[in-house]
Amino acid sequence: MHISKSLKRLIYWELGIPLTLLTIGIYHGLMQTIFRAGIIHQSYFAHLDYYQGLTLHGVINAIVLTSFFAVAFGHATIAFYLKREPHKWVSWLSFWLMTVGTLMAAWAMLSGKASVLYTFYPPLKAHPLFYLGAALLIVGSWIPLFSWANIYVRWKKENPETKTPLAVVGTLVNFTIWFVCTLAVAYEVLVLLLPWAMGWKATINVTLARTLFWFFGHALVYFWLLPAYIMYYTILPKLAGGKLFSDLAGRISLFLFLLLSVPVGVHHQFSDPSISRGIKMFQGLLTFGVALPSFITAFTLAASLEYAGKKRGSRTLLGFFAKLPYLDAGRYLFAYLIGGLILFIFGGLTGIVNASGVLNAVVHNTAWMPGHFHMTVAGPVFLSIIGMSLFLYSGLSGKPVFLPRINVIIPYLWVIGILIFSTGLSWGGLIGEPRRTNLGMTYLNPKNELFTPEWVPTTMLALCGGIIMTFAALLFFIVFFGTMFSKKTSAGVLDIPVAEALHDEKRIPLFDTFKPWLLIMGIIILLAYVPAFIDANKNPGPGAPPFTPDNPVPEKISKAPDLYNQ
Ligand code: HEM
Ligand SMILES: [Cu+2]
Repeated sequence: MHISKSLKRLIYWELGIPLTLLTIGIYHGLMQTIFRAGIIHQSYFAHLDYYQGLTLHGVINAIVLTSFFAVAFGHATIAFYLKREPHKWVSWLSFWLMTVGTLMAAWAMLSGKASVLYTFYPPLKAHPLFYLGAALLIVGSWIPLFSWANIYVRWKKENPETKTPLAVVGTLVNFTIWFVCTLAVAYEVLVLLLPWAMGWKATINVTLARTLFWFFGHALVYFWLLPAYIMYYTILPKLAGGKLFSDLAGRISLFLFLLLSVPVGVHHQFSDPSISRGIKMFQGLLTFGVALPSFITAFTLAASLEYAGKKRGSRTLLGFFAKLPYLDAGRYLFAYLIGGLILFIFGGLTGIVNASGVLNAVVHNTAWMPGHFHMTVAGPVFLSIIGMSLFLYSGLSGKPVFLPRINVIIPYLWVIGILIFSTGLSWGGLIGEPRRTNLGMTYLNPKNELFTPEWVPTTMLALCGGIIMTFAALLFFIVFFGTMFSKKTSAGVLDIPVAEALHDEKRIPLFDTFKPWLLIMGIIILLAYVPAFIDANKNPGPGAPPFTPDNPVPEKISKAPDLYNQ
């Protein structure tokens, strides 16, 4: 379909800005593996400190890229399926808020005034513009929800008996989760962090800040993941040459995500002493509940791929795997999506380890964690984002993909890279290698008394994987920006592959409405989080003064020593 120039331009910018910044994000990923393998024994390289780089890496890759993409993909999905464009003024307002916010935070990070990692836990303290920038980026990213919801309500009035397209349900579910969870982080930033960073308040309740952060932070991972899920359900079966096995299964799993994405954040705080065991247990159990929609998805997708493989001539039980279009350059999006799915199997399994309270104690804060989440956020999330960005851009601009044969092998290179990289980190984690640590300065420096030779092979493995990933990313940049600078060969249109359903169950009203689900979502969140917030307020611990990462002594201790020495 044809879309307005304004919407096209908006989508170009929302894909182009984060992919340009991603070059910085990837550079720091590689540098981290180099520092950690002990190739560099300093705290910085090229004037950039390890923690400054790690902050840039986490914020750009996991927050900026994912938020911009989710908005661009949401605009495309709503316009494509409901045949109405989002409100122009609202969409551009959202774009400018996100862009200004990103620039503010980028300035703070690049000037070394915000090396607080993407979780910005107090007592680490950043420049106020970092917090303000993050808040603007987040608020900007949910503004389009209101325009989409309006389009949806009008569409529903005109088509009361038609099932809402699955991709639209997914987009609305995702941004509802996002809207709800970001309220907590907005509160954390505006009420706790900013006044403290401005020097108006001397200390901060660390437990409360962390609890508010993870109310947001776990839902954030589903906000990353749901665009990929939408692609898996509504696009992948078509690309494979088949159909979606069950449309209803997709709806059930999306609504389960709506219920369970937020009230599980305390599973990131199993080691926080201020929160009582009962709440940890409850949220731990709910976390296993999230495995349910993931299994529904895994089985539905496997059945869809099996159907496609059989249609393509497979006759044996598992022969369908061999019949899929892995290297079809004309269907490169299949390669990006299937690559992500392969990684997600390992990401999901390691996630079940993390969610189990006792096992979590073994892997907590070790390299196991980045080993796990690069197989989720840098797996299906990242591959579907970059694949779809290229697909949308090339389609909308009418420019053919640059180097199509290379393009189709990029995701497989990335998969090989991550598997090696994550094996190194996970193995290292199991033998105690810490995360968020510049190992090259101490543990991986033979001249240092803390030198730990057991971690030489693990960090070397991570380095090898990191080099392959960086090479794959470099090829992607060449393909994406090469496409951008090539000549237009056809009129650009918005076209998204649509998978038909094999079992297109008749419309069940419960799975075509949001109200009851929103109500249950509210109830579960209250049950899970009211006691957690009460605990966080009851047991705040000693109020924490501001620290910066390069100094173990609180910032203002010389000015007001009595305040902190009680
Ligand atoms: C060349 C590719 C990449 C390499 C070599 C790489 C490497 C690393 C390493 C070694 C760490 C752990 C550092 C530490 O804990 O001390 C890390 C952390 C992280 N990475 Fe990556 N990464 C890459 C790509 C990505 C991508 C594509 C994403 C997301 C889309 C991502 C998201 C993250 C996040 C969220 C963290 C956690 C940061 C923190 O602990 O604050 N990475 N990365
Ligand atoms: Cu989580």
